[in-house]
Amino acid sequence: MSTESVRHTTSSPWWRTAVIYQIYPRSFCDTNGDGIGDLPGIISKLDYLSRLGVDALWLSPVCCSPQADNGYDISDYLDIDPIFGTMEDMDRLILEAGRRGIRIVMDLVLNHSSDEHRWFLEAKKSRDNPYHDWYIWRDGTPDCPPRQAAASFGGGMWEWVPELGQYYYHQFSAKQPDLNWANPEVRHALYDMINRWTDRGIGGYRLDVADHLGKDPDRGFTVRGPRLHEYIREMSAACFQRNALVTVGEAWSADPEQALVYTSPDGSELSMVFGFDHMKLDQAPGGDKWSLAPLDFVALKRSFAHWQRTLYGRGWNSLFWENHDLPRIVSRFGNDGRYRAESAKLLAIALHGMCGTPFIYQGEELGMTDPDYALEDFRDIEARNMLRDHRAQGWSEERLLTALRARARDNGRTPMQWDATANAGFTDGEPWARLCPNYTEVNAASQLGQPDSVLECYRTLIRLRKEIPVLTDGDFELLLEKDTRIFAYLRRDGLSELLVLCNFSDETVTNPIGPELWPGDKSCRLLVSSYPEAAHPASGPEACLPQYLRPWEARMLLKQNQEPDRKK
Ligand code: TEU
Ligand code: CA
Repeated sequence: MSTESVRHTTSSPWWRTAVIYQIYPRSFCDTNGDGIGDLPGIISKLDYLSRLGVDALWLSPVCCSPQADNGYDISDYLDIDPIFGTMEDMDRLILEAGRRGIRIVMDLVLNHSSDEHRWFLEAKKSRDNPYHDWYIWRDGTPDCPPRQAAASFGGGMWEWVPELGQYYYHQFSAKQPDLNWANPEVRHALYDMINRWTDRGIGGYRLDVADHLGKDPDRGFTVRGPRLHEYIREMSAACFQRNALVTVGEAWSADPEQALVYTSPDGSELSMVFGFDHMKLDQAPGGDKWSLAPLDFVALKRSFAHWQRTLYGRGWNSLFWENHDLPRIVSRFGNDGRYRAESAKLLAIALHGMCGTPFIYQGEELGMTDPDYALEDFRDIEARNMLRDHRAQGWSEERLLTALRARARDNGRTPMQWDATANAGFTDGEPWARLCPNYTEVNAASQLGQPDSVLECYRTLIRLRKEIPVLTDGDFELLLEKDTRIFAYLRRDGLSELLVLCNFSDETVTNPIGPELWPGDKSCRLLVSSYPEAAHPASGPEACLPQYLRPWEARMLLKQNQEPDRKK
């Protein structure tokens, strides 16, 4: 391990020891009984979040929007959508969160606006309207669109506007026309907008589909376009290098080498990116997200190791299992039946032991599961279009249901499960989306203060990140690379060593870690595990490195070589 990288992290920005919590406002907490979560609802839960220990809240979009894609279609970047509240609510949220040492991270949807944004309404009035060139237009005839490819939510990418005799380009739905980033006026209008939010007290930004910004549809680039990094550097210089902002770019196309460019320590681009390699390992090769395959567990470990090693001491990782586009991880890679709590805790420990900034998606800290939706319960634009298109391709109802239950974005968007009362305490009204029926058992109220709960495990992991420097600074070594059930790794920073040992299976397995890999002695301490400790068969040094690992057992162990000095 190089001492240089340790030195480089000692003058660390705050977000390197931070844990960020993602809120999907629509599903978090409703205070006015309309069935949709709102900003006052978030404010009412700040004490819960502060107790959990998170440093920042990333809010999915709350700006004005026709909600064609639940707010990822913005019609006014500078105002709050009335379904979520008012600008006063937003100011109060920033203030109240700030009082608790929590920053607010906003979602920036810069690739596209809503087709109801004033800019687009102007743009489609005529070819010589000053806003026309703010979007991407091509001439054509109604039956012959420009170079064609499938849009992300089904259908084509070019939408015909008969009045203009032109097509406009949309990567997502036709209600989300892509902004023309090649036009400097567009870029500067967006930068001004961002700076206004920073002036209001926003602490950071998550950049929606950051890798699409430099697209060049004529040359077939939808991501990683030729001018991508030029734009990001320009935006970073104009907006991000002030107020200790944290920035994270969503980049489905990024591999670790790309991530190094985005997260270069000179600060010229972003703090980190969301890479999704680990989220593509349970789909059939060459298929899309609806083509299901069993998880390639060895590839998952290899992927984590590749990201960890490539970025160590040079860039920075984000760590996440869930977000508002993904199903629940305990249903996906864990066991959401008999071992729900154990596997949810294991997944938490496996992720939070790595190097990077962990993100927790609302409800993940409770071990929330996918719901048992029927076809008519899926309401997301992507799911509805998938149903239409795949039905037309002849998929059976059963196959459709299996695919949607495994992959639809609705799975992660069910209302937050606060308690066992009606509608899980999420709303007094009619919830906008059906709840997951297990809320009577799986909820925050029943886990608060319960030492063995998923919630308290997350709370412990967040606290450890502040207390144990090796979690932030240590390097990463994957152990037992080929093992098909155990995920084990070491983190070392010269002062201490951390071992994370996880049994990703329903079986009890012999612990393959022996003294040659980890000389477990008296200096070894169990920091956290997915089982109540007293119940473990072994005690003493054995308790650190037991002979067997129970189903979904995870253990995080620390060995101190010397008292670390974290005083700065
Ligand atoms: O997501 C981008 C994105 O690529 C995914 O939505 C993807 O299309 C889908 O999950 C895979 O099938 C971002 C936002 O996170 C998402 O909620 C928005 O719908 C999308 O951008 C458009 O703004
Ligand atoms: Ca509401």
